[in-house]
Amino acid sequence: MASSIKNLSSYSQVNLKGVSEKKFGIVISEWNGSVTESLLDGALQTLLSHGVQKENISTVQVPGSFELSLGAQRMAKKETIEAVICLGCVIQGETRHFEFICNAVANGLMDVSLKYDKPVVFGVLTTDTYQQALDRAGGKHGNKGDEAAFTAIKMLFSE
Ligand code: DLZ
Repeated sequence: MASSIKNLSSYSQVNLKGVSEKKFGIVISEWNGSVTESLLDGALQTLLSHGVQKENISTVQVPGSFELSLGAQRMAKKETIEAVICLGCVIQGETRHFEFICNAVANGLMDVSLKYDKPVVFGVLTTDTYQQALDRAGGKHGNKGDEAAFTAIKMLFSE
């Protein structure tokens, strides 16, 4: 479960020749902003450290995770964007919003990815508590934004 065991960014080495020309879109949800900002920091750091150029990263905000799919679609349909990284954080509450939002965004992002034949990465934390989210946004379980960014890179270089 812990990032140290299953961290996607520690998987096999990938030949990243040409990564500096690749163009990425990031869609970030404003809801639970302190968590999603940390995910964004992780994603940016990972893209840059793997050779992606700052000017090749476009970032847009959406109000909540439910809106990530539309944000991703707007990005994916641009010819210039080659992969989209979606960052959000949905925390279980007293009502059933959690399951509706999580299911909707997971299905929505998959649809966009298949429709545009581009990597659209699900970097959405779906946790029971705020602490669990913090633990996965630069805390004791690593940073899932980092993993989401590396997933996008891997998908671009595994065609
Ligand atoms: C409404 C709502 C609730 C209750 N909880 C979350 C959450 O934990 N994480 C999140 O990203 N967004 C949440 N939202 C907002 C919805 O995603 C969406 O923005 C609104 O329902 C408007 O469509």
